[in-house]
Amino acid sequence: MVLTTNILAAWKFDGDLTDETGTYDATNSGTTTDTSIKILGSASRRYDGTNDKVGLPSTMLDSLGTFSISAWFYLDDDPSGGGNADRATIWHRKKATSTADDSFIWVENSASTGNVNWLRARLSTTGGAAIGFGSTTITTTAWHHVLAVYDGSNFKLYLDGNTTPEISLSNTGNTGTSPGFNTLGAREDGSSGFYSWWDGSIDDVTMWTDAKTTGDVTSLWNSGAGLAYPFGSGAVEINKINNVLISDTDKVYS
Ligand SMILES: [Ca+2]
Ligand SMILES: [Ca+2]
Repeated sequence: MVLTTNILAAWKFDGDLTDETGTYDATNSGTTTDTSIKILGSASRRYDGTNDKVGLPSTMLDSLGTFSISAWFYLDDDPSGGGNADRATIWHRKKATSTADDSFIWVENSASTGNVNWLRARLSTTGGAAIGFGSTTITTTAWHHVLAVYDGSNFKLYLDGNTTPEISLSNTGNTGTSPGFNTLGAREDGSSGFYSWWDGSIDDVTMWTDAKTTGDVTSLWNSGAGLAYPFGSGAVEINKINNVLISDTDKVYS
């Protein structure tokens, strides 16, 4: 697979919440544009850790047998406070109204389970649900990258360019239908409202309808510098010099 194919949506968060494909613009709820803490482009989305979130179109991930999600994330502080406050949500989607049917990617800092800022993920499909922890401590005040890939039999999360999955879960089936919750930066359980807020920034989130590869992990990480949508910047444009278009009349051969 290549990154330029099967793009479902791409949010660059360079000052707004528009989807670069023009289909799935996100909805802001409290987040702000941060032009200083960013990984790609001119800005990221900033979350206050209290009540900020970004709403994604609820049905956009429905009934997919494969998909991939790429996101850059930056935590200001360790999630703390006990219970759901020990979890900082990057992405959350609910397959049905039951709390048992949610899917998520979050950072969990739970003393009770001995975890210190580990990635945790859950995927609920028509075939069932699976959940698991990573084992790498997510440092604060630094940018990290996750690529989550569901290939129809496994949900694998790759952290910071490592081609060995940080988390690997066994799932089958498709993503089913969502009753209305698909969110960046908070979790919704269907009865208690939103919680497990993100505290920091999230930047350049992209979703695909296919399963990306370990080669794509390396490309997106790009030695920590990242690769921005439309992911073609590494390609040589043979009709440009220093990004200035040249015409036939510009040719100089000596
Ligand atoms: Ca950006
Ligand atoms: Ca707020």
